[in-house]
Amino acid sequence: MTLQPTDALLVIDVQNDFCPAANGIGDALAVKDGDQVVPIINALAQKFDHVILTQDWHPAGHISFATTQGKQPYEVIEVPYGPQTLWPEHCLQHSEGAALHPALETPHAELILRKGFRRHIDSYSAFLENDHTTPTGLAGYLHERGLKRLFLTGLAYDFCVRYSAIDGHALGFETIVIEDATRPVNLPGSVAETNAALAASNIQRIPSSEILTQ
Ligand code: VGL
Ligand code: ZN
Repeated sequence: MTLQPTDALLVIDVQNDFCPAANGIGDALAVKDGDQVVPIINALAQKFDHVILTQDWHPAGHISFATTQGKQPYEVIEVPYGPQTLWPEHCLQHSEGAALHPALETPHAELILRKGFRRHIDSYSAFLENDHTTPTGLAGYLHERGLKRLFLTGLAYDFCVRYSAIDGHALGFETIVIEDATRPVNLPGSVAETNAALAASNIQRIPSSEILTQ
């Protein structure tokens, strides 16, 4: 696949808390083999002129934390904007768990977009918060920068990558998921649902080799 100057690599939430613990840091919300995306993303990043990172960035007492709700992780509750899955506390603002994975090598990344920083709304998507209405500003940034085609990587495939891909596509960007550069949380049915949702929006899933062998 030939890359264009108007392409961007979008690296979703490659943060310690989504990766297996190293030196006691991370693993709050374990994504199996989450850190295995890092070398693939590092190689991909060298092929892109434009790299954008996102960072899940929650305040204490965030609506998505099971502890806030006095419930167990992975239960789904109703909140004013609809159903919300509850998670272990993760990616607390300014914690080491919220830091980008230390082996991530994207020195030329142009933007680190933080999301999920409002206590009363979660944000899986890099474009719209979980009320599906509140914009993060990313679409405006991409439009203003003339970036048109997005290659998505990162964590987790079945949550933040999924919703970023669906919203990016709906907002008019050509959106492609680099499948081996992602890993899922893997709640019951979540990967099959994600595959179906991406297919229904005609969002292509490609292996990193399609770019790395160029
Ligand atoms: C994510 C659950 C909660 C993700 C973030 O990055 O996929 N998942 N917060
Ligand atoms: Zn989160």
